Parts: sequence; C-alpha cells; structure tokens
Amino acid sequence: MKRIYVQMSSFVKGRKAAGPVGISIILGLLSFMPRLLIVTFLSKTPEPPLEWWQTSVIYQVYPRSFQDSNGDGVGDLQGIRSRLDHLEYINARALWLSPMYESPMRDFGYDPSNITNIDPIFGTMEDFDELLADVHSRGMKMILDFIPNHTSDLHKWFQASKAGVEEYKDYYVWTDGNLTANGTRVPPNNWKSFFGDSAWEWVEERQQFYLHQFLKEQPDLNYRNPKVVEEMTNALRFWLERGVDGFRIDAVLTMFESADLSLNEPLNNRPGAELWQYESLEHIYTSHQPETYEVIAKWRHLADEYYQKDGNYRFLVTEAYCETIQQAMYYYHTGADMPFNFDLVFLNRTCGGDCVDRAISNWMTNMPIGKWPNWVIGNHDNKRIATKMGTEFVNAMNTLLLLLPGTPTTYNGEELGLTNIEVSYEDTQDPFGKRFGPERYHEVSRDPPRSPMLWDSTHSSGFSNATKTWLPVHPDYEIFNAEAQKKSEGVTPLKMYRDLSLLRQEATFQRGTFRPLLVDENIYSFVRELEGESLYY
Ligand SMILES: *[C@@H]1O[C@H](CO)[C@@H](O)[C@H](O)[C@H]1NC(C)=O
Ligand SMILES: *[C@@H]1O[C@H](CO)[C@@H](O)[C@H](O)[C@H]1NC(C)=O
Ligand SMILES: *[C@@H]1O[C@H](CO)[C@@H](O)[C@H](O)[C@H]1NC(C)=O
Ligand SMILES: *[C@@H]1O[C@H](CO)[C@@H](O)[C@H](O)[C@H]1NC(C)=O
Ligand SMILES: *[C@@H]1O[C@H](CO)[C@@H](O)[C@H](O)[C@H]1NC(C)=O
Ligand SMILES: CC(=O)N[C@H]1CO[C@H](CO)[C@@H](O)[C@@H]1O
Repeated sequence: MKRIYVQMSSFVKGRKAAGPVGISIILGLLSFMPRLLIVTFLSKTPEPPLEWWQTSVIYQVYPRSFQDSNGDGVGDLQGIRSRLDHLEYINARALWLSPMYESPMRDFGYDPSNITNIDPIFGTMEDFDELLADVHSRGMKMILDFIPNHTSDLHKWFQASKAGVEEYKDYYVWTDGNLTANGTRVPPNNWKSFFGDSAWEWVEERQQFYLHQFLKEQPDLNYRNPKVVEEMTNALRFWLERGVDGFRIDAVLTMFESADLSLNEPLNNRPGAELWQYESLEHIYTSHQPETYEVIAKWRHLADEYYQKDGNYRFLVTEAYCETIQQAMYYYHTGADMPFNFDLVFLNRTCGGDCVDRAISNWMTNMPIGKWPNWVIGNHDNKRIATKMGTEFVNAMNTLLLLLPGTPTTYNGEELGLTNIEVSYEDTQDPFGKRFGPERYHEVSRDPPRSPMLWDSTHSSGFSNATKTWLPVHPDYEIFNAEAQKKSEGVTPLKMYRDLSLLRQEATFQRGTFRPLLVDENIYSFVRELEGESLYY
C-alpha cells in the first residue's frame, strides 16, 4: 500500500493571522500523521460574491438511513427534520435529498411511480413542506434528486402505455422486435440492462417489447416524445413552485437511446465481463446521446425563469458516470451548473501521491474555462471512503474534498468516517446485489454504504426505535457515533470535518487559484492562492 504522506509546514505571516480554525486543522493533521501538505495564502481582497452552491458543502441525505421518526425501521422526512442541527454543526448549507417520491421501492426510490408525490414510508407532502420550511428558516438550501431515466412499471403512464391507451402509447420505448424463422419474436438488438441480460422485456398484452436500461420494473421513458419532456418539465415546475432550490439530475447518460433500434452495440472484450453483463458492451447507442443536451437546456431555462422571478439561484447538477473525461466535460455545456466529478470516488488503497495528482489534474486541466469544479468522494452507490482507502485516510480525503477548489459533496456518514457494514445475503436489500446471487452479491451490492447513520450509543444508535432496522446498524455504534466524536477530547473525523468546512469559508479556499506543489509517489500537496498580502503555512 502506498501512502500519501502528509507533510505540514506552518507559518503565519502577513496581515491576516490564522484563527483558531486554522490552528486546530494543523493540530488535527499532525496528530493523524499528516499526509497532506496544505499551503495557503490568505488575503483580504474583495471579490464579487459567489452563488450559494459554490460556497456550500452539498450534503447528501439518503432518507431511508438518516433518521426514523415513527419506529418502522426506515428513515423519514420528519426524522431528517429533527436532525438539521447536524448539518449546521458540520456547516453544510445545502441538503441534497435522495428520492422520497412515491415508489414500489424495488430500487429504494430510484424507481418512482409518481414524482410529484411523497411515498408514505417517508411521510406526507405536509412533512415535506415542513422540512423545506425548516431548511429555509436556517438559511439553508434544499435540492432534490430528479430521476428522468425511467419510471416504475406501476406508474400510471406505464400501465396505460402497456394497455395501448393512445395518449400514453409512446411514453415508453416500444418495438415489435425481430421475427424469427419459427414465427417467434426476439429483441431488435443486443442491448443489455445495467443489471445484466437483455434490456428488452416482452409484454403479451401489447405484443411488443419495451426498453429498460435498469430493472424490468423500471421502463425507460421515451424522450423523443415531446409529451414526455413536457410531463417531466412540469414535474420540475411542481417542486420549484413548492420552493426547492435545485435538482441533482440522475443518470442523464441513459435518457436517450439511438432512434434506430436495429443497431447492435459492439463487444468491448473487457476482461472478466461475461456476455450477459452490461459491462461486456460498448454503449455507443444507449448512453451519452447528443439529444440529451436539448432536454437539460430546457430545464436550465426553467430554473432560470424562477431565478429571475425571485433572485434565488436554482442549481442543477447532473449525474453521469462517463467513459471519458471529454464526455464528462460535455455536461458543463448542457446548462447544468456542473456535472458530478467522480474522479476521487474511484481512488483506492493502491493510489499514492502521483495517482491522486492525476485524478485531480484530470478534472482541473480538462474543465472548460470559466466553469466551476466539484468533488465527490462517496455516495449511495459506492463503497465508503474508510472501506475503500482505509480509516487512516478519512481525514486526508475529507481535507482534499473540502480544500480543493470548487463545490464538495458529502454523503451522509462520510463526515464520521463510517465504514461499510457487512450484510448477509439473507439481509440483502439491493436488487443489484440480489441479482448476482449468494456467491457474488458482495461484489456489487450497494447495501454496505447505505446502513443507518450513527448518532449516539443508544438503541440503533438513535436512528430508530424499531427492533429491526431496514439494514443492520453498524456493530461498532456504541463507541463510534456522532455524539461520541463530538464530545471526544481528541481529533475525530467529525470535528476535523467541521473545522475544514469552516476553514473553507476563507476567501482563499473559495476563490483562490489552485496548483499542485510537491507531488511524488508518497506526497500530494497543493497551493491555494489569492492575490494580495499573503500568509502561508
Ligand atoms: C401523483 O400524485 C398526485 C397526488 O396524489 C396526484 O394528484 C397525481 O395525479 C399523481 N400523478 C400521477 C402521474 O400518477
Ligand atoms: C424459435 O427460434 C428462436 C431463435 O431463432 C429460438 O430462440 C426459440 O427457442 C425458437 N422457439 C421455438 C418455439 O422453437
Ligand atoms: C434484428 O433485425 C435487424 C435488421 O432487420 C438487424 O440489424 C439486427 O441485428 C437484428 N437483431 C438481432 C438481435 O438479431
Ligand atoms: C485502484 O486504482 C488503480 C488506479 O486508478 C486501478 O488501476 C486499479 O484497478 C484499482 N484497483 C482496484 C482494486 O479497484
Ligand atoms: C424512541 O422512544 C423514546 C421513548 O419513547 C423517545 O423519547 C424517542 O424520541 C424515540 N426515538 C425515535 C428515534 O423514535
Ligand atoms: C447512472 C445510474 O445508474 N443512475 C440511476 C438510474 O436509475 C437506477 C435504477 O433506479 C439507479 O440505481 C441509478 O442510480
């Protein structure tokens, strides 16, 4: 295992002295065997104000696992409302709420059946309004997960489409498929779903196949139908009217497919990818199609309409796990304020200073001029940092996240340095994990990073009063939890995170230029610099 050694030199000079925050950061790093060298030049130069989404940490709350208020073992909106102090404590001014829409929960809300309604498991529309009002009364912002890639098969549009109701007939992607010599029908092409096997599902009732890039219970919407675009735009308007401050647009890569359904995707001969798996194909016809641009541009237009009305900027961020950096950068031009940058998500234990540098430079050098960078180190689809990198790297990774230029996004629990939990096959909830069976589920299941938040040392770590929670609570919760980390005399990931998050309010960290400094196999260091009289460490 390579190490990113932290080397820390400190120096305070110039007009502005480092406050207590700066000092506690230094101590924090030293006591953890510093692995990052941070050199800052602070200054007082006034600059035009940045927008809220540029100055705030975006904090992702996975509603099922944040806080349960009604004792059913699943988190809910009133639960989140009761925990807003935590967001204030870590100075996260923007809450990104993962799906709370009505859903049969086959993919835990990423399979909405009605995106303008709240699922009863999370509460009611009143609960939502109360949560939003509380968020706003604290001067914080709230953004919603928006899921354009598909709906649930129980959605009334799909039900109507399946039944051939004229108005809804083309809301989804339907085809007759190919006729074989013996008179049966087969899918028109070799496209695969993310979960493996054909992306086409036969429906007796309509005598046609429909496309599903995810589960068969998640039929893909047909964005070539202007009515669909209008419906989705109206759904965004519905939430904007309720007062939300922006959206994280899920899975934009798969919004469109080639209009020509006879095109087979080429094999990519990836080692280890079996033919039934999504990974075995080069997704040139089902991913990253140019038409996506127009739809996102339309949503930008809508967001700006609200911005002009009340002066409150409406933020759009897209989610796309791109094959190439050029693809990723494309989404900066679609009207989104930024596409999520997953380069740091894919770092692992073998990654030393050079490798960290490559990941960071990849974004910084390819980003279009005038655009705003951003960093993500974890989310509900990926392993926890502490599991991926080792617990000793939690502070270093959070330091990168919070002090690099641009907007940081933190998935709930990463501020505590939480590790993945072990989930048995019997307890496995994630459909992706189940799909792989008892032998291989652990390779892909997304349950381990989705376990409940650890608040304190009481029953279920204060998450729920239920005897059984939807996923197991981390076994170490009695000693490892937010309250304990807050009260500890020493440096804890949570206190460190808070200090960094406050330090990030310095103009230098918000607006300063960035350049890597000493970089080798063992060290990654960088400079943030702002014009003016400087002080440096
Ligand atoms: C979604 O739910 C709302 C509130 O129950 C209802 O008015 C609306 O018709 C539903 N929309 C769809 C598409 O089912
Ligand atoms: C018809 O042909 C297809 C392939 O051409 C084959 O997969 C299928 O099993 C055949 N069905 C019958 C009933 O023979
Ligand atoms: C279906 O037919 C089209 C043209 O008729 C062909 O290009 C395509 O490869 C066929 N698909 C499959 C899966 O055989
Ligand atoms: C770790 O990261 C390196 C460099 O990006 C990559 O080549 C390697 O496949 C990764 N290893 C694992 C186990 O993910
Ligand atoms: C659990 O029950 C106790 C006692 O009734 C109550 O004070 C507490 O708020 C409940 N906590 C949750 C998370 O429901
Ligand atoms: C990129 C991606 O996978 N996006 C989402 C699309 O929908 C699926 C299935 O609901 C989600 O799991 C993904 O996060």
